[in-house]
Amino acid sequence: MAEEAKKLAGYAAVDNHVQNNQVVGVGSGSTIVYAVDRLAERVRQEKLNIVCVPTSFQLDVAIDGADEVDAALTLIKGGGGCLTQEKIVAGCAKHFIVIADFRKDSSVLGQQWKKGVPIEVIPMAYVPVSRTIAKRFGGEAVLRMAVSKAGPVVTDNSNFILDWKFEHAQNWKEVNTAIKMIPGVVETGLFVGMAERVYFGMEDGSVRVR
Ligand code: ABF
Repeated sequence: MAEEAKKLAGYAAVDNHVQNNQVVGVGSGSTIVYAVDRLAERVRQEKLNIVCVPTSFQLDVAIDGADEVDAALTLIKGGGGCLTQEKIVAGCAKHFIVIADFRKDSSVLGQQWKKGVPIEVIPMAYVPVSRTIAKRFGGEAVLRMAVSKAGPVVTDNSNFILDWKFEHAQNWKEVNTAIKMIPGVVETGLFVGMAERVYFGMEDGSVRVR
């Protein structure tokens, strides 16, 4: 059911936002796979001239998944650990479009996604950053461990990830800025004011657009 919903969202975003002669940024996750399928199909069928890149400084459209989306289109991203590069790509795009299945739709962050806000940190700073976040914003910021438990997850940028389990909804714009100011923080998985539109694939076969 969720797979079909992911496909609905991915197809809708590509059909509504990608045109001939565009440079398109492509993110990561399982939902984006469907968007790439649809892109490939349209390139074949319509003979589109599209350049797809994972990173660039000038993108027309970037499409990516999310872990949770609130009513104001604030996102939690980075469940897969790629938040910094995903945010760079989104920030380079004129239009940042998000695709997700119905389970990601939330009025307030934290209702659906229970794993917290991922925060990428310089390895030597993870203890002070974790303490500062807990003291200033409440909750707990926990070092993400590898599935094998052999050690911490190491990101593509050779950093660690703290998952901040916050206690209640906050002013995400202010909190995002404040966390980024803590020495050792590289990036947060809070995407505030970046998404232009979100396509939710729904259980009943429809696509909800926000
Ligand atoms: C990326 O992939 C991440 O920011 C997010 O954590 C994840 C979503 O993956 P999926 O589409 O598999 O739920 O977008």
